[in-house]
Amino acid sequence: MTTLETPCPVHDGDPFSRAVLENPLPLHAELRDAGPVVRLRRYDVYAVARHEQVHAALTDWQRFQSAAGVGLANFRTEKPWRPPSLLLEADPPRHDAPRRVLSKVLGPRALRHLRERWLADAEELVGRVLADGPRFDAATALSHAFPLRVFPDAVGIPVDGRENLLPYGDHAFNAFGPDNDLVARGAPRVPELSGWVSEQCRREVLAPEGFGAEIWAAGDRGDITHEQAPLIVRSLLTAGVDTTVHALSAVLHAFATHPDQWRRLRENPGLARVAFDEAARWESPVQTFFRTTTTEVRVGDVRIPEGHKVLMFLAAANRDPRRWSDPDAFDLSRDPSGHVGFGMGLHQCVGQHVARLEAEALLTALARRVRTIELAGTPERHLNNTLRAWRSLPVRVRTDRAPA
Ligand code: OW7
Repeated sequence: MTTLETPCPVHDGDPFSRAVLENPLPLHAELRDAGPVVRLRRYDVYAVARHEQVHAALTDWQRFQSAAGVGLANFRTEKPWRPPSLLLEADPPRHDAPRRVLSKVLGPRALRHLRERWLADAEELVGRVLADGPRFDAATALSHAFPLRVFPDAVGIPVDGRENLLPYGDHAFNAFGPDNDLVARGAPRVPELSGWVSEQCRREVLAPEGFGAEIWAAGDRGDITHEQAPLIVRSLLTAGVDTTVHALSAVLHAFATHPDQWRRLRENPGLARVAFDEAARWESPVQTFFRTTTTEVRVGDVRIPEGHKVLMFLAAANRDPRRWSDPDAFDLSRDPSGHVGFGMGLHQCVGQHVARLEAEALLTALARRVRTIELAGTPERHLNNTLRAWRSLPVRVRTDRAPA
């Protein structure tokens, strides 16, 4: 008996073109509507954009591997631009010890010590920004400033050179895409930035307490090898800054354009974490990742051969009307759980508790002082092959009296 096989729909769009990066929503709708899986002719890859298929691929690491790279480059045939990540670009069993160590280091228990300090730091930052007047750029003054203030300290890297963190992360996320002009523009600084990042991963450079020291201590215990420790610290420095910066911009942009939702947060600041997850769903700061098939895989009635790249549109899944009612609405009354903005399955964001704590601290501090927040100019996108980001978010706020 033969099984029915349907020819795969083909799309000619380029998800990494300037026009699509400026506004990916129309392409996402076309890809979702084309079928459960689509072939992207330009890159000769398969793509999934519906929630059901993105979720299924993310939770099927046996057939959709990460070790061949989660960008367009296939590590089976192409040399990666840096040694592969022991977490993101690895499969079980090699993935598991680094993952276990990092989930402990970044877990809710470990973060309890940081909570008070981060809440106070957020209050201080918000106070200083508001003291400068009612108009400011929320992207630079808050979304960039807050993670760069708290996260590198928590890792334990020196103060000198922290301006390298965003450019390094920006390039790493561009490098998941094709070798386009965004990658070319980052390339000249790669040796300098990579050298600096490697240096920060050394035990002698890291503070005696912090996420970095904890990773090295796991090496002393034999939970990981000492050779693995610096690469795991590198994951923090690669994945821990740009992601949170752009996720905070997403939630601030959402509130600046949804005054009714800001009123809700003001009435119930306990909604800060739901708001952050809803913004992660609504904006999907990490838009896409690839997997590689380890065997022939059927998606719907389409047969994907072994060894092919499959592009997963996290952002499209997060606004799939087949999964979400009124998907384009930023709405604190919905339950955003099940969104794939942090991924899903065994690679799901190991830093998500850190990100949520940063967001909770910043939103709580803002909600205490800011009555209304609105756009005061046209926000500008920062383009990246993987990240959905704002370069600038001009806002105007009305505040309550400063607390005594
Ligand atoms: C790493 C959200 C993606 C990442 C991204 C980039 C690098 C790494 C992880 O997670 O180095 O492990």
